Amino acid sequence: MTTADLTHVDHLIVGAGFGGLCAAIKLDEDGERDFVVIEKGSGVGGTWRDNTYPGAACDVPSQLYSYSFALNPDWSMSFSPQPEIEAYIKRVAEGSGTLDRFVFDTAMTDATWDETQQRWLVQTEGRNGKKTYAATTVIAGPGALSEPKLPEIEGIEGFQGEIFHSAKWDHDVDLTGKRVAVIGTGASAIQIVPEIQKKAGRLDVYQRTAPWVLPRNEHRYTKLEKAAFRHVPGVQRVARAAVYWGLEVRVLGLAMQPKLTMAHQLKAQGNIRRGIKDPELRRKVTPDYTLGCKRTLISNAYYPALDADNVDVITAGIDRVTDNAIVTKDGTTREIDVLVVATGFYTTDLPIAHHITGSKGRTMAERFAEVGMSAYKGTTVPEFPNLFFVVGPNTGLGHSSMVYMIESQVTYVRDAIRTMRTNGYATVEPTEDANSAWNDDLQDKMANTVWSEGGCASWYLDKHGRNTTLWPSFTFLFRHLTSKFDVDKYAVTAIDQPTSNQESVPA
Ligand code: N01
Repeated sequence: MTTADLTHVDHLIVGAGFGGLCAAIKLDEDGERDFVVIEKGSGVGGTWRDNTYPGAACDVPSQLYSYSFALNPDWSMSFSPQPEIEAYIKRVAEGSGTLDRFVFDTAMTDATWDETQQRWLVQTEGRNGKKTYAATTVIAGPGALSEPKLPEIEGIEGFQGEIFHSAKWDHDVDLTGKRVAVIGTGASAIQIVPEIQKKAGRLDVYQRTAPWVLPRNEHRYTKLEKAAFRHVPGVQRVARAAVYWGLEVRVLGLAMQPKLTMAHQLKAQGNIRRGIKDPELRRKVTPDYTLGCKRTLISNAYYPALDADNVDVITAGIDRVTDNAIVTKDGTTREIDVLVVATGFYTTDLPIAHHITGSKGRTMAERFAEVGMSAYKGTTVPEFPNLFFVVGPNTGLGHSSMVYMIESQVTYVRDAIRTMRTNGYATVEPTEDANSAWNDDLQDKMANTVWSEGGCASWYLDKHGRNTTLWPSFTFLFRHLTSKFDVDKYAVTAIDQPTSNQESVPA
């Protein structure tokens, strides 16, 4: 490849969800205007663009589910429906003046570190064919829940009816009067089930593990409240702060003393009793692990839907799928017309890692296979200079808003770029020591959390039982730790300095 074939940019951002968009807006604010955002979908919004299933809504309160620099006084409800969130992200993007640098319908297919030129060579493929970018930094915001995971069930590929994943809803399929099955009872399924129950002739819900479901504190904002949010200085910030601290205290139960989740568990048991009359069904849907071990869900509609006459909750375990039915391990065959697969996403293997090759010539996935999925401060990875994750390993939350974590990480990335500019660094790369110390400490903290001790299997844990997805502490602590780029934890090279002279900057 000749230099003429390359498009040079300072920064290449992958993904136009909450993370990528935040990075674009903040880099632009810093005068770092030479960037491009590569997005495989046809617009901004990430998971909120893709998940359009009936009932899709946020289970984090609306007041906290927006950027701190773009509050939205117009949320209609205490928990926003998906269309409102997607519209909000679009509005913020349009108002930001950065959309001219977004390339939609285009995927990043490969990113390889070019050691001699100290830059990333990034291949993209999409709307405008294939292209290669040379970028000083890559900011990866691919989303933790963007690659739908299909279950490995014998015969499922031979099913002849309609079949789709919750994140790829087929709106052309009319469910009215149909025999529908939903596999899964996670966050997506419990929002879908009440909507399908209203329409379907029969609905079979295949539950492998019962979730804990708390009541949803629903509230429609009045005109007066919206006017106060919009016009009275500070009102919305106070409402936001109240929500933030209300959620933050949950960390005490989740990450420090699982017994403290008992009060919530009693509330969830009350939710079962209120929603379901049938004692046998109540027993079936009552989890046998500590609340919080899997993501705690919220709904007022899920249990009443399960209790409806046209719904069956099936716990026998799926043996196989035939061309028109699901057969359970007890030998029962249930014929269906439509199969909804609400079985979640690839979370512990970060699909983008297969497409990124670092300074040692191996992919990030190969590194993770050896040392486990891990990053320094959830953001940077040894062997991968000048590459920053937004929503990386161990930055997920079981209790609060990811937008808060995203803003924290973007602050860190901005300061890294500022540090590189100020000091004339060509590369920054976290040292193995810094990375190990960070992750050892993190895993020590995991030991006493409900995610480790709660007695469940969850997608938070990798195949070795290591929690590589969640942040095991208060979010304000993460914000503090990412408020400044700690260059002393990095190996750096100066511009024009031979790469073999990599050295650590003294603290
Ligand atoms: O996926 P999940 P999801 N046979 O992985 C079951 C976010 N989210 O799409 O528990 C049978 O939670 C699996 O069973 P088990 C949120 O972070 C946010 O629902 O593994 N069943 C489980 O019941 C959430 O956590 C919002 O035993 C199988 C289900 O499928 C994340 O997305 C809204 C199976 C998968 O649940 C993912 O939620 C919606 C098999 N082979 C989602 N394989 C907000 O409001 C899997 N299952 C912010």
